[in-house]
Amino acid sequence: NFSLAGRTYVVMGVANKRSIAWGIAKSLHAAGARLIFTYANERFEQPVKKLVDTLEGQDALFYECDVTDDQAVANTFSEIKEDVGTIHGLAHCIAFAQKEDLQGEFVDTSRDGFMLAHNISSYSLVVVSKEAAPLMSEGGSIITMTYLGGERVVKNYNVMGVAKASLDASMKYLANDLGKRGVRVNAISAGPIRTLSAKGIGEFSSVLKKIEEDAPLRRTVSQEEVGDTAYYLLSDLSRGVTGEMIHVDAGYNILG
Ligand code: 0WD
Repeated sequence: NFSLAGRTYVVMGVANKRSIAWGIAKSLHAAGARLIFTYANERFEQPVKKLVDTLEGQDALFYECDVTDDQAVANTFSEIKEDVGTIHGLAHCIAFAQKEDLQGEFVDTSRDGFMLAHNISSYSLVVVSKEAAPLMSEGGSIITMTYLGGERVVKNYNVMGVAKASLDASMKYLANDLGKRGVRVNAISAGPIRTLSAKGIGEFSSVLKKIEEDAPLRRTVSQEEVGDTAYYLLSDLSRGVTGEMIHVDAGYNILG
């Protein structure tokens, strides 16, 4: 039975209707899951609540959670534990780098810019997994969002590529640690999608055009397509899969 009825999932990183996290939320909702949303600060509270109002019959919960603050992450999951008890999975869809570090040459990255990108985009998965795993008392599944720029050099992706390489390795170490508790950890490597975060990346439109010309499917991918792979990874359909990265990128990564 691959319905998610009776299951509860935490979705971190919905900024607006273009967010990949929102594509994931829609897929989980369609499968019958109960959803918990976290957002970085109160600025996003009303927009996220308004979006979630469009999910018919969804009895969602909302928490503020700045992932750069250990205490805030611990508080969020202790509140979630009080309010719902058990959770069955979590989608980590959070990243950030300074705009100046997403153009020009990687060699010019400042120490502060490097640490900021790694703090928000990579370490956050570690601390979130540490706090969320104890709530997965019936076993669970954690997913994170990565990009090809962590596996090879992609123009302008720079410090975020290095942070994604760190995120990918963290995903595998976490999978190894949490497996004995019945918690799986996987990553989705999405092709480029026009979102708020993508706006910060230099020459993003030309990246999309290249995918449309060269990817095996000759098109880009949508938030909904990423959402359906997230549903697979967060459900028992993928119960034998952990420490894995799945590319949802119209096949672009296979090209030399
Ligand atoms: O082409 C793309 N858009 C791709 C994105 C291709 C492949 C991967 N990804 C990844 C991103 O690197 C990121 O990890 O997908 C993930 C989601 O990115 P997105 O959907 O492209 O971007 P966006 O809609 O801007 O969401 C990023 C979230 C925002 O969510 P909230 O709910 O906070 O508004 O990351 C959040 C940002 O605010 N964020 C933080 N959340 C908590 N604490 C923090 C923070 N300190 N900083 C940023």
